[in-house]
Amino acid sequence: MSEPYTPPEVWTWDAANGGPFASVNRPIAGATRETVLPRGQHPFQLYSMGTPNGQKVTILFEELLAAGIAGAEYDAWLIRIMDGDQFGSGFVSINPNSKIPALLDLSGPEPVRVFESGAILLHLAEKFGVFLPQDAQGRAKALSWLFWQMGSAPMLGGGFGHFYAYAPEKSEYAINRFAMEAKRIFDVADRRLGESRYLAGDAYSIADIAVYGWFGMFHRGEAYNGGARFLDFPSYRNIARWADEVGARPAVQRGILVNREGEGKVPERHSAADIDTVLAASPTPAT
Ligand SMILES: N[C@@H](CCC(=O)N[C@@H](CS)C(=O)NCC(=O)O)C(=O)O
Repeated sequence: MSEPYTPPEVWTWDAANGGPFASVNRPIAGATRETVLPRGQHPFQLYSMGTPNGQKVTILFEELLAAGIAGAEYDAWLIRIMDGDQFGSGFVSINPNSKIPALLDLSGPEPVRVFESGAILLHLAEKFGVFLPQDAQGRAKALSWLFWQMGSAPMLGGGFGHFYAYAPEKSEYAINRFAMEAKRIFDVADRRLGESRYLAGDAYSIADIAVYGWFGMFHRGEAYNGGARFLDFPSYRNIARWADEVGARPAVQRGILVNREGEGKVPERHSAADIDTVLAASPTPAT
């Protein structure tokens, strides 16, 4: 157990703070080295990793393609955040915040750079006119739940996940604080999904895609070394009903494989065949 901490008057950067992200995290923005990002043939170039925030975008691309929108073809390049790829100048020129996902949209007359997963989902949904209700009521609901997710995610990941699974010491105070908030967030969604098939109403939307990126990880038991059990995630029955339904969509099963390394995963996607080949080799859908 370390000594109780008394903050100094002015904080200074201790690069070796012991956490698994110590080599990656920095208190300053900007590029650390010159890099040129690769470019493929498709109208959309995605630079990402298959974390919950990254999966949101690959799920949407797969949904667009499944809906027959051929103009949504994409190249998905792997950005290894533990190796610091997000600090290369090429990546920073798309996302000054140095976090995946980042999108280069080459489908129009001028390249369009988009960062923040919620902004990317909205950009694509508006561009193709799908997965976002057109009526004012439905649109307001979808955007409300989308931005609710964007605000909630740091509580689940940077808050709960970090202190429960990654911090060098288990802090009861921090774990209690973020477990409380995570469970409150789950209860908000559980109540909504008790009254509505999808978050924005009767139709599946980018709000469901954004939330599934995170809740899907808990539902599949992949979150933070036992985090789902610790938070009694299966007890949220309406979320479970919804997550079963969303997780059964073929596009979701495809999207969650992309920009991930390891057996049954798809580190880079440049055509449908990259995912087809992996799915054909695995008898049950990989998660
Ligand atoms: N609000 C951002 C958060 C993105 C984010 O936190 N990305 C993480 C991976 S899930 C990342 O790139 N981390 C690298 C780092 O912090 O250096 C979004 O939704 O796009």
